[in-house]
Amino acid sequence: MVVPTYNEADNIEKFVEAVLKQPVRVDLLIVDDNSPDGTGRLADALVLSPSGGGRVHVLHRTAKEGLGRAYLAGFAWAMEHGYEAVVEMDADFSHDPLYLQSLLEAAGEADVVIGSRYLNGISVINWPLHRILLSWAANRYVQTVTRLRVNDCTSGFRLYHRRVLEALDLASVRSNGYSFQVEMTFRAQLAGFRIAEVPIIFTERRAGESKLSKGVIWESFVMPLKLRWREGTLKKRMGRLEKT
Ligand SMILES: Nc1nc2c(ncn2[C@@H]2O[C@H](COP(=O)(O)OP(=O)(O)O)[C@@H](O)[C@H]2O)c(=O)[nH]1
Ligand SMILES: [Mg+2]
Repeated sequence: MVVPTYNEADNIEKFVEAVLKQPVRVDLLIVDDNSPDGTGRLADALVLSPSGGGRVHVLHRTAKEGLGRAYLAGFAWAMEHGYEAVVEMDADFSHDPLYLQSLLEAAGEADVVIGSRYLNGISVINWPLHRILLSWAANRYVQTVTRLRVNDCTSGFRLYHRRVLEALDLASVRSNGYSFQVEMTFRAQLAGFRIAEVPIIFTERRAGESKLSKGVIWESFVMPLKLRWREGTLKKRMGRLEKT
């Protein structure tokens, strides 16, 4: 399991404990971008702690370079170390480790398994309405533009078989943030891999702050929708301009 972290000092220890106690056996790789809050040091301590049982590893990176870069570094590490499948998961308890079981079960019949918030309606807890709408709309937008046959294209809780990571030419993946997940899904679909979704209930992070919710990435999702929404108004305005 590759777990990217940036300022997750309030979550990381409990998170690792929760993963290690699951009935499914996974090894963890924490990919920390030199978090100023000391997450990297806490992760190092987990590697050495007896409860870690040799299953916790840490990759330290020098600076915050975004989610996509952290994942790619983690995937490379996992492949080097011979793992057959890689799970992505956030360190903030938005993804319940209980779902690891269903992710792995679905992996028998699929190449990529996505923990989806949008399979049975919308399964998100403790998000303000605008954030739910934004995420849902971003997904519909992505589906329309890319023709992805996936309900939750931006989910960061997923599993890739090794064969997928080997086939997707990861060196050329440039996107970071949410679009990293979209690009990976898109490439996997283009390459003909079987993509399955299992329902998850996503919960807003327990502690700390989101690093991804603001800025350019959201805007790149929202702007096309805004334009579409304003299409009629824009047309009218242009119509008026034409007349005058
Ligand atoms: N290594 C690394 N991890 C990151 C970076 N940005 C976010 N993360 C981690 O990626 C996961 C998802 O980010 P988060 O801020 O929770 O995004 P949100 O769930 O969309 O609000 C968390 O475990 C973060 O600590 C980054 O630049 N580098
Ligand atoms: Mg989060």
